[in-house]
Amino acid sequence: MCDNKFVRERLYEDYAQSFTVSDLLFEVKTEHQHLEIFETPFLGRVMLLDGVVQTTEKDEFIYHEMMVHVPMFTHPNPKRVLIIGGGDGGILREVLRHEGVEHVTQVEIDQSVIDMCKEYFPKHSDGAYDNPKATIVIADGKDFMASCTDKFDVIISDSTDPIGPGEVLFTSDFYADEKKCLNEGGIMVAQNGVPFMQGDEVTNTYQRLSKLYNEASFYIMPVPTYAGGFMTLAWATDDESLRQQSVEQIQARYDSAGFATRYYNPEVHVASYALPNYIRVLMTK
Ligand code: AG3
Repeated sequence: MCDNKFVRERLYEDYAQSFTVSDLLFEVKTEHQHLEIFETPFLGRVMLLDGVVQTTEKDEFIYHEMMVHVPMFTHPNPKRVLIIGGGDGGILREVLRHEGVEHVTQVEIDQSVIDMCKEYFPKHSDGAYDNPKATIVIADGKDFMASCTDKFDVIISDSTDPIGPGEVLFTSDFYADEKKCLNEGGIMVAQNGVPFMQGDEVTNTYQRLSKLYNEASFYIMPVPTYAGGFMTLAWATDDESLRQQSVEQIQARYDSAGFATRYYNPEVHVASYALPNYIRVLMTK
């Protein structure tokens, strides 16, 4: 929604964030969703899908680093990675910084999101789509998962909110199909909303994942343009010892990876497992 030079995000009925824009760079109604890309003075370029902020140049690093490096430095040796969604390429970029990764499959429903983000957000993918380790599949994540016979060490679901095309990626059926494609000791993480605003998502996901995995939980990060405080990332694995690793163990892997990060570090990693009580109480069976 664009009035004067303000764009207002309309995700919630009673609360909204808005920001000034200098230009509407691109807009299209794709087969799946309404895609808009704005130039803004404060946030850099901003992409909205169906009126909801998906990514901004200014704060994407927090989300992409935390979505990727928490599972990737927790797993002792992740070689095969699956990304569901993530068309802007930020997740793929961060995954490929891990040199031990042999192969990444990314399943995105909307080719236009990939094409437009390559053009308008080149630093998000930063060449990752040309990396020979990456295979991009244009398909509905749900259909892909239901027929997938491959196995992965880490699965990252970088979806929209559970409204519209993203909804199926939060269902018990989808989670069960996903589990079948995880190697032993594998980890799945997923974007799970802002619990101060979208508390039901924590309860629903917790109930669905705890039926499938020995450990279903969350970790948190604050992303300024996902307004409302912490965002929760769903976390599920059968290996409960993974989350018990010390900062030193994680630090050793981070040091040997040898790349720099702007939000993520091993202390933040371990601290992100600590859940405030208003989130804990949402985790009911
Ligand atoms: N996908 C997650 C956007 C969620 C926005 N929801 C919200 N503000 N509650 C982002 C895609 C980034 N690669």
